[in-house]
Amino acid sequence: DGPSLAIVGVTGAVGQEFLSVLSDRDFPYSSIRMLASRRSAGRRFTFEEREYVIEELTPDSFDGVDVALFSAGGSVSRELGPVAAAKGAVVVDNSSAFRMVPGVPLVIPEVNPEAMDGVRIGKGAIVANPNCSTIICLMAATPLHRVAKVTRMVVDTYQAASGAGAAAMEELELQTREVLEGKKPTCKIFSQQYAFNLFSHNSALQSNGYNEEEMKLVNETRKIWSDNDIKVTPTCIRVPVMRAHAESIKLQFEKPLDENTAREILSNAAGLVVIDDRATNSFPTPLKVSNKDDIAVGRIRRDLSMDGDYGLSIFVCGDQIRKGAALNAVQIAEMLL
Ligand code: 11C
Repeated sequence: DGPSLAIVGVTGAVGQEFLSVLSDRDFPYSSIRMLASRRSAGRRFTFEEREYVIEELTPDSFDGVDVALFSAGGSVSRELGPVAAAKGAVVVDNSSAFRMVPGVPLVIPEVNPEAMDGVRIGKGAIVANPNCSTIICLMAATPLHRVAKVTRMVVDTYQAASGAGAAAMEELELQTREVLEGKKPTCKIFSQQYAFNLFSHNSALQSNGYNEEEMKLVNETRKIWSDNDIKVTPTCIRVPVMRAHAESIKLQFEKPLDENTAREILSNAAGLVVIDDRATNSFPTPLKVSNKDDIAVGRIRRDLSMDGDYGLSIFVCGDQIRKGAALNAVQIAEMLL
């Protein structure tokens, strides 16, 4: 027995992953409402040996729901997140709709569990799941931040198709076939060829020359670390990889931290695995972390552009759909149990 759940956007890539993660982690629940748009309503499927019918998402969908996991885009969250919370559900929202709203916890359980203080089942609330790039970055940076205090961070991302949804993953596969067959690639999700290419992240550019994805890394880090002075400068790139993001991160510290100590700290951190074997050139890759829970970190080395031990360079990979989205949300829900 456990809380009654609702999955909003159950047919999407993250929605499906919510179910896998709930099952893998034996999350206790008394019932699950499988919710999606009218287009998918009525479809039947089996989950954990029970048959479910997908229901059309409406404001009435949340009666009696304790915890609602949302991943159906920002506009659905904006419209129905507050409705669900008003009916007493704890909404764990995977969209960017509420992340920066003051008072809405923005949570990575390994990083800032204290943000969940006061959130409990039976008392409606909205909790925001950070952007995948932020989760993957801060999973690796926070254990070092706790010891040596990061003052500046340069983050360069290599982001997978999954971040743009299941249709983008299909587009990558289709384009790869088309290019290999000498055909013109079909461009629907992205405006340019994706297979055998890479390009600046597809989110909207702001007047400062940074795109929305980049500004999420800046603003969400400040909120999660409760530090408005932390300096973050990102460059976000979409690469033709299916479902795991990679990030090259340069950290500048207030206190010295040498690479061996950093490697030890990262080896002992929850949710991280160190892959850092220089002898065999073995480091994190998107494929090594795909369908895995842990974030991988490697290439742990002194930043040569800085004096002494005040800077480190690391390379991080994490499954975008899992820890970058569904797993983190389910871990937030577990904190309510
Ligand atoms: C990407 N991070 O990889 C994006 C997708 O704010 O939740 C998720 C956007 C968000 O393209």
